[in-house]
Formats: sequence, C-alpha cells, structure tokens
Amino acid sequence: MAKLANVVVLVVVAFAAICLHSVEAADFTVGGSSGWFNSPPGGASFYSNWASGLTFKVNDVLVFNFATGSHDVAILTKANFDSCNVNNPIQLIRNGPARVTLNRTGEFYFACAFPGHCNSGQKLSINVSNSPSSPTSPSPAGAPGSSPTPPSGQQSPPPSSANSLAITIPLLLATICLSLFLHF
Ligand SMILES: *[C@@H]1O[C@H](CO)[C@@H](O)[C@H](O)[C@H]1NC(C)=O
Ligand SMILES: *[C@@H]1O[C@H](CO)[C@@H](O)[C@H](O)[C@H]1NC(C)=O
Ligand SMILES: [Cu+2]
Repeated sequence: MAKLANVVVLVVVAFAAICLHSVEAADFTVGGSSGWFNSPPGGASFYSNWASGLTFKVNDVLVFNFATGSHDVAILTKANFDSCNVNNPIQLIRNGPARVTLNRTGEFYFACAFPGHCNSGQKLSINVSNSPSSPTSPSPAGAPGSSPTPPSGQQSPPPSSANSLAITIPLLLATICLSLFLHF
C-alpha cells in the first residue's frame, strides 16, 4: 500500500515536470556557437538557415552573443530591414549579450546597426507563432484523457483501488497539461 502511494506520487511529479517543461519558454542562441557577428559565411543566408529549422513561440527568448562595442541589435521595420536602413530602429540594444523576449506573434526583424554589418549579412528575420501544432480550436472537454473513467463504488481490495488512482491522476494531469498547452 505504502509502495503504491509512492508510485502515485512519482507519477504525479513526473507528469507535472513534463507539463511545465512543454509550457515553459525556450532560449535560442542566435547563430548557435558562432554568435552574432558580421560577414557570416554565405551572407544573410547564414542567419536564415539557422532560423529555418526552428519554431519560435510567444515568450521565447533570442540571445544575441556579441561583445559590447563590436556589434549591437537593432529591431527594425520590414522595409528598413529589407533595405538595411539601420538609422531609425524601433529599438536599439547596445549591450551584449542581448536578450530579446518575443512578446507577440508575427514577424520580428533584427540587424546590427554598425556601418556595413547589415549589408554583409548580420541580419535575422523570424516569425513567431503561438501554437504551431494545433490549428483546430482547443476543446479540453473532448480531450482523449476524459473517456476512461474507472468504475466507482466498487468493493475492491486496496491495491486495485490504488491502481485506479494511479491511472486517474495522470490522466487528469495530462488533460490539464493538454488544455494549458493549447492555450499557450
Ligand atoms: C514588446 O516589447 C517591446 C520592447 O520591449 C515593447 O515596445 C512592445 O510594446 C512590447 N509589445 C507587446 C505586445 O507587449
Ligand atoms: C508569419 O506567420 C503568419 C501566421 O502563420 C503568416 O500569416 C505570415 O505570412 C508569416 N510571415 C512570413 C514572412 O512568413
Ligand atoms: Cu555588427
């Protein structure tokens, strides 16, 4: 009995950890170990290639690794990004490493405002989505975890009732986790 209770606690903790992990925001280091620098190999395609395999969600963080005074991070409009006009940034972050929280969905445009750096490829555009894997509207009531309900009022021996508890609680948590995930 005591051992089964321990199993229940372990399963609950494991599900809570998985649930929190899938909802928490992620950090992305721009350009990976190369960091944020001018004249990357292949020009601007270097940072496009880095971003192409990734999915960005609201509250994720971009980390631009550079030495303060050597580069910076200018947040630009699309028009200024396309023409590498860094004179009127929406925001300019001078200190590295710079952390930028992606606080909305849609497109973000970044470049270095040091002369010539944007034109040599130090620029990055990304598209932030909210829930890329769930195009359908969220319906927690119809979640798959809600159907298998254990029989109630049954005069079963303690191990069996503890077993049904061990199944019910994770299913409940999975349902909560799924509905949280669909909302984020
Ligand atoms: C996102 O952050 C920027 C700069 O920190 C701020 O100017 C902007 O208003 C924020 N947008 C939203 C939707 O909160
Ligand atoms: C960004 O994503 C939105 C929503 O999926 C889409 O409508 C838009 O065209 C995308 N922008 C780019 C530049 O791909
Ligand atoms: Cu630069």
